[in-house]
Amino acid sequence: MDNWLQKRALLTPKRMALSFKQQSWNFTELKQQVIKVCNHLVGSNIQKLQRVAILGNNTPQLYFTILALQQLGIEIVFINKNLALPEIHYQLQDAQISLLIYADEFQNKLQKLASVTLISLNNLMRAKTSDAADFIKSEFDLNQVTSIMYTSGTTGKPKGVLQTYRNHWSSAIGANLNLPVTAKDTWICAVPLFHISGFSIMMRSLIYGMSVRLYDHFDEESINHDLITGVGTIISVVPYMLKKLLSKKSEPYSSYFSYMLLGGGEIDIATLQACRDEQINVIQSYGMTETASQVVALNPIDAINKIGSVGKPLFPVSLKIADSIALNQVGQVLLKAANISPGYLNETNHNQFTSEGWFKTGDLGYLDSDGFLYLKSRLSELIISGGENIYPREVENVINQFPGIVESAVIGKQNSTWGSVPVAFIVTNKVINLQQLSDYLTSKMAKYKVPKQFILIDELPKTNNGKIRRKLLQSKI
Ligand code: S0N
Ligand code: AMP
Ligand code: MG
Ligand code: MG
Repeated sequence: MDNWLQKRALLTPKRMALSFKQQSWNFTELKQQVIKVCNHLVGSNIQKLQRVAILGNNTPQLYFTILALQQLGIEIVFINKNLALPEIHYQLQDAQISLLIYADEFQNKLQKLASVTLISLNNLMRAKTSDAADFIKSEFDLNQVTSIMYTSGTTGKPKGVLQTYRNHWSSAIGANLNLPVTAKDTWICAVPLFHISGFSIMMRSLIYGMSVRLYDHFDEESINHDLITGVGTIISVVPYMLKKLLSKKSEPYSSYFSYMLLGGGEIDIATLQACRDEQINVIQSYGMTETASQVVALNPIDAINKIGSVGKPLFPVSLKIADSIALNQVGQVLLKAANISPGYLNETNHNQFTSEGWFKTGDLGYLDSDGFLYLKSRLSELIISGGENIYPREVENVINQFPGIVESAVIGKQNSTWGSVPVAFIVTNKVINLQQLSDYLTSKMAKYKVPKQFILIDELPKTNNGKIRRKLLQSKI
């Protein structure tokens, strides 16, 4: 397929591509900015690398740099900006990264990172340039990997999800067959570009010719203002963001407002009802990093009679419930679609991808008689806080290294702001300073993963074969 950015700039050169605060760029200008970065990348010989990692807030410079790496056919490894240094180190090693491009404000955090070359965005743009024209891909090979995002598994070890051009293409087309985006639409991107929720907006922008309004942090007042004045017409949100926007909304959204794409975690019915009362069009959706964003969506026409459902599979997506012989029977959600990742980095034995080509999501749900999907729970103990995933095993492994800890169990506690937050049950063999434990964990992991509460317990309740009885612990909080 033709290079998406080049093709877009050819087709709609004057159309607005990106805006940030008071600045904006049309597709011609966007291409120029991206080529400029390409010239610096080539000037630094970076075009030779297969893979480069990137870390930063959602700024235009980060946006240009991501696209520049893509122009040169370099795989982009996205690093979550909230991670602690040891976690970043692990992902860089796992992805065999030799170069990390970072936004300057992360300088302090990265200071102690040896083993890879670091270049800040500002320094990159000061580095010498060389004409990148010969290195820019005229075509995108749909089978090629363009992005890699880490997600943790049940083992507690993060895995790099490979995302190909085909994955992004298929995802964008499926979404647009369901809810077509017009040339008048502007998609607000306040979700991080390092998650598929954000990066998929960039890819849709190139494919649809749609404008993106970028936010470098979640600012509910400004975003509401954009939705009220019609500056933005679509926005991707996680439940935390939806609730914040709703609580601060002072005026009706403009008649140009189209919808909020809601995903990334469970939402409570009361919030959906409040949106309905306020006439805010919310599209409930279900998707994962492994599926290059939404695969199931609930359209406005069904929003009320099917409240609580995440909707029906998009046109290019096949969905079934494993081993289910009857409707309404809960089982694992299985998917087949061109937007599903070919697998995890460094894993030849993809045990999440079955031989029949159905991807095992790890999510449990059922289909009703009209084909609507209802999610019930998960096979894993995943905790989702404000749209960020926390795998108990990952946190427990670190807690257990602290002197005096015999064992621990981390479970999710309902929280009205974040959806769910981690709390830890700990068994100790000496007196422990909980503040020191918390500080230790903060040095080892993203802050949102650090348990909000520690509960001392004599021993962890276990089944006969040694599994922690998490349901029983759940009843104790
Ligand atoms: C919600 C966000 C923006 C954080 O909010 P905020 O207010 O900006 O926080 P900060 O100022 O950064 O920090 C303030 C304090 O809060 C703590 N904190 C920050 N984040 C969290 C968190 N998640 N949980 C708990 N605490 C948190 C900070 O540590 C700080 O603490 P103190 O004051 O003590 O220092 C941020 O969390 C965020 O951006 N969340 C969203 C992430 C996201 O996009 N997740 C989705 C991932 N899944 C997917 O991408 C697949 C689904 C999908 O594709 C999709 C999803 C949604 C919408 C559309 C789609 C789609 O299909 O396209
Ligand atoms: P991630 O690993 O960040 O891609 O998160 C994907 C996981 O988030 C899915 O496997 C689900 O468990 C969960 N998820 C995504 N969308 C929803 C939703 N609408 N309702 C409940 N859980 C969701
Ligand atoms: Mg995941
Ligand atoms: Mg903030």
